[in-house]
Amino acid sequence: MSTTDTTTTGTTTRATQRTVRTLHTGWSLRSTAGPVPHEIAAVDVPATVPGTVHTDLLAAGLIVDPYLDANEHLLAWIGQADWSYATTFDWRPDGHDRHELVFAGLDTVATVLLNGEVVAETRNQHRTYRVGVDGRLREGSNDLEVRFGSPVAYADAQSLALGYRPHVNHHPYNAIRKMACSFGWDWGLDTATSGIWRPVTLESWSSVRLASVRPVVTVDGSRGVVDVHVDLERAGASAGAAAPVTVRATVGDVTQEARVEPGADSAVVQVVVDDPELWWPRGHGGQPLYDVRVSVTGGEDGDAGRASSGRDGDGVDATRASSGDGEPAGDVLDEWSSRIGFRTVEVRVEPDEVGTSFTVVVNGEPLWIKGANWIPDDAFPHRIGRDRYRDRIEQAEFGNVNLLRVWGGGIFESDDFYELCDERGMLTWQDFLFACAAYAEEDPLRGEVEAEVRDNVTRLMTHPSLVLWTGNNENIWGHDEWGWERRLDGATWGLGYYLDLLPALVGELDPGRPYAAGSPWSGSLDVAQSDPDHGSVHLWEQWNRKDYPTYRDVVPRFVAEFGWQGPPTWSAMTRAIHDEPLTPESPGMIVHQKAMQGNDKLTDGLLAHYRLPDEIEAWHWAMQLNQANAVQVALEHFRSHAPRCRGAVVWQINDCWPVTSWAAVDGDGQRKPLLYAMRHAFADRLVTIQPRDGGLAVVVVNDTEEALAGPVTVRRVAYDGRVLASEQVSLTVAARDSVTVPVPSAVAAFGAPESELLVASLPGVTRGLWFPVEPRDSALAAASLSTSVTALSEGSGSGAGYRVEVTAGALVRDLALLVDKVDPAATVDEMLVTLLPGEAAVFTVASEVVVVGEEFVAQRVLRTANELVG
Ligand code: BMA
Repeated sequence: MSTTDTTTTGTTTRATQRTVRTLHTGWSLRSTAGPVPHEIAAVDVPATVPGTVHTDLLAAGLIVDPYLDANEHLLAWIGQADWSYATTFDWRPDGHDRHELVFAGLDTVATVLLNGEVVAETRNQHRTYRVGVDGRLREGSNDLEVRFGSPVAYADAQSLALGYRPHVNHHPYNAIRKMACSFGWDWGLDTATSGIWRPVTLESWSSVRLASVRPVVTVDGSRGVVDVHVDLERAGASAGAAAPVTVRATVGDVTQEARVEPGADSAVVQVVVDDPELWWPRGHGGQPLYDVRVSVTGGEDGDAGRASSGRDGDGVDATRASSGDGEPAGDVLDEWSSRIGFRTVEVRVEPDEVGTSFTVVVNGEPLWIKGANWIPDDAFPHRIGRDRYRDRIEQAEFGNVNLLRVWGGGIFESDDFYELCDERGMLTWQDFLFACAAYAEEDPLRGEVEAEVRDNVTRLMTHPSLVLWTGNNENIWGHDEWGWERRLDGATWGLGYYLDLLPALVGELDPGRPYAAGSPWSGSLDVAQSDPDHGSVHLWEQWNRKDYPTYRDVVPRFVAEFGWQGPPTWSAMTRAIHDEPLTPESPGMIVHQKAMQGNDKLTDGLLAHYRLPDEIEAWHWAMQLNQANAVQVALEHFRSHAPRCRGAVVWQINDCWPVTSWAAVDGDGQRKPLLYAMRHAFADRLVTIQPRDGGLAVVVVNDTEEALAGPVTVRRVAYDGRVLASEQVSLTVAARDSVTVPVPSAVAAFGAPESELLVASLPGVTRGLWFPVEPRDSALAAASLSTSVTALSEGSGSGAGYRVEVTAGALVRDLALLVDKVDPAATVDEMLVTLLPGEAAVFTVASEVVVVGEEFVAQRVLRTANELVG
């Protein structure tokens, strides 16, 4: 909507259609109070809108990059300071009745002034603010200023004003409606920035505007039904505002309309699409999306039919099918468009023979969720453009992920994120923004919560990819099991949001979309949120205390979080950290390790499996490999227990800066070995060997729509390649099913466990392996590899990549090419490959650099588990 449509009335030109003008130019930034270095206090800094104080100061060369070294601490003053953004814009009367400044995101403690007059005070990063400025605009130049108070000072003051509430980390982020992780997290740096982080526009309109549009989509047999709920705002008592208008909704090529009489301000237009093509998650079908266009017209549109009723049964006339081309007859006053998909969704949290299920069902088909948790992809989220979202979602696809959970300590994700997920069949779930803390349920917080939920549910409910809203991250669990109850001393803590307010708002605005009170959610307050038989759980004991084989001690119904730390890629780590010497505990490395006792947990988690290297590149590889191994063990175990277990959501797919964390893709957007482990464990067809009933079993999982049949061969193989025992079992695995076959005892009878393994093979599927002892207790010898590297483009210019062939002379485990060490932009198609003696693997390296190909097989690049043993 950026066109101005004018009609001539008498001698004046009168605007009709709403106009939207972005106000993103000419901004400058200035500090106004706080502990600001004097060379910055004195200057006007060119400012980018959307943007933040940090990124503006960085662009101006006034601060160091907070992502590098120990710089985070040097910049803590920014969040303690007050700032002012200012610009000017020209304005001429344009014939419109109403003028509004619309801020899609102010972060956070903001006072808006137009021509020196305060027009708004805002306290919520997650809301959209529409500020009426009629009579306050000047013909000619206008001054617009947004003053930001220190979010640190505000949160501190509010934490007393609202009353103390428990939280994790060092700031009371639960006392301010600002992205919780902007105050630091166990993977995130503390920025506490301020800024105009989403677009700001000047909107002008006359008569009537579309205040909100919510297409509620249902599938009723062979009919796709879209109830388009429209709220109108009328421009006071002007002539146009007092006239009837027509609301017209088009879905695909079907149009319906309703006449709305003066005095009414809402309508529901029902559009029925016969035999709609269904939208499916990736791996289950296609993603047809239907355009939805809604307009409101006034003026000479005398022929709108009169039949049904709108709000309270009066004021709105019938909806009727349009016979023409769907083009509105009168003046178009406002328009809105989006895309929807036709699909049904349920999340079945129901009592069953085990306890309580947690099953996502789309179009009647129960799914196995191969998920990953999503955090803001940048500590300054305005920097995440559509291309970056696309890259990251493609990486999730590479990891065979089918659902991204948007975690509640971040943001309501952007339209770009959700549109891309819709297009690609990537399911999404959005937490409401409460994380690891208790929250006051009284005003002013309560009013802010309701307003932000209304804004964001209305914005996001169009998306077919969105299958679940959840009330919070870990807050019910935290209240019950982390000792909050005593510290609260009777104060409210958020339960009323999770059980009452939020489900009521979802029911009102987005009926039909599943809602769960929290993540985890056992299905009831009477059942512990950590009970694996009930609903969803977050499994953190393994990483924190118990080691990863103990994932196998629990058969959860659904795992909404679990994970294991590892450092970022070598190139990201060394781009960000310049310590000399670089060690796991050197100054920059410690700043980039935020987890409580993180390095101790890394070490403890490694030692049962591998030796702890005392050289940094080997340490880096060991920790990355152990991270990948840990998650792969967990995922294969969870999948082998389908359908009792219905999904696992790995913590976490992405990072917001280069940091040691649980992520599979690091803060520079590069794949860690973990992503390859996820790719393997989340493959549609999986052969895995698992402990069962005191013995071992082969489990074949078939998450495709075709049956899988064939002989499974299980061999016991010595490390030197000799086949010591072999059996074949024929099996058929139905579509979306799995089959468990005990490993015949003769095959499972290890003679020398330290130098034998089991190999289960099924044609066309990656084989499953079982090692009866940990690598460090095994006889795994140094790798004996022969390699050949071929440049894929002969000759000059930028390269087309490399083909790397590796042949194993002896058993080699978890072979990896850390190609980013040669070229940070390089990727390799496969990683973590185990070869029996004599076997070979071919890797394709995508890289545009031209190097001596042998660099890709240098010892520091070509790594194996073998080197961490012995
Ligand atoms: C859970 C998450 C995050 C955290 C992660 C790792 O608590 O919800 O809060 O980053 O574990 O500790």
